[in-house]
Amino acid sequence: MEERPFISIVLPAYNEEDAIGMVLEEFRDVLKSLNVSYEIVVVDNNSTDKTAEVAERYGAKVAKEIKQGYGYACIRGLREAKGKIVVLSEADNSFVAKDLKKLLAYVEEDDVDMVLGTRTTLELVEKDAKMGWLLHWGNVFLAKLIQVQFWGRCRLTDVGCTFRAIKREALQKIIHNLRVGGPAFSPEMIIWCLKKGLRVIEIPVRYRRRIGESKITADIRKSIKVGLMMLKLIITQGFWRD
Ligand SMILES: Nc1nc2c(ncn2[C@@H]2O[C@H](COP(=O)(O)OP(=O)(O)OP(=O)(O)O)[C@@H](O)[C@H]2O)c(=O)[nH]1
Ligand SMILES: [Mg+2]
Repeated sequence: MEERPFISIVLPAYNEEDAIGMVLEEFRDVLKSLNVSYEIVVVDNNSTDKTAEVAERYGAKVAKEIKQGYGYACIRGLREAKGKIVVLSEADNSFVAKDLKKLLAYVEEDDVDMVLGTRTTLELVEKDAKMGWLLHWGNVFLAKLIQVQFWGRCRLTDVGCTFRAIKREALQKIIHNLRVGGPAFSPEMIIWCLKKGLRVIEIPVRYRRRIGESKITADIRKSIKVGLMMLKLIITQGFWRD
């Protein structure tokens, strides 16, 4: 039987031809320095540009997800991933690959089952990153709503940070419950981990300006819409409705 890689990096990507090569190179450098076996899975979500081509050229496995949406792309990637530790990140260069080491420090040591990045530590958010007051406080508010629902189980300050690492055994416990196709997938994954009794922590990660066009939170109107979708998800899926 084929041996599992130690780490799978999963990158949902929709028209990210300008950034994806750089992102893959950065991750590969960090993974090589860690001296572990790895795979990088790019989930191409009907891109009309050269995202898939560039990803393949840079040595990534490319999965094509037809159902359009950030959540569908992430779920597909989590299903494709074979690693003992599965890491989700973005294809837009907004996260810093070196931060992988921070995430791994907690999942490798068996401290927790899932480590989430948080983008609300101002000291680590670059000035031109897209984390204005609305996104910052909107995320803090929604994160606290989850924290209140699962009182005593977690301390959260962000619900939309794609950069996260989960252990394979933990992923197997939640993968069949994940079904949100849009951006609310991000809090859905957190909620399911908590519902299943898994240990979840958050750690500050760096956040920088994305390369290329924004797909989810392009303007205030879109950001508010995403926030409301997440609010609905959190209220209807929170533990008291289970
Ligand atoms: N919105 C969206 N993103 C997708 C889709 N499929 C894959 N993605 C990827 O999911 C990641 C998150 O989307 P982003 O556009 O970066 O959204 P965001 O991180 O909220 O906002 P910015 O980074 O500030 O633009 C990126 O890597 C996208 O390429 C899709 O169908 N819709
Ligand atoms: Mg992004």
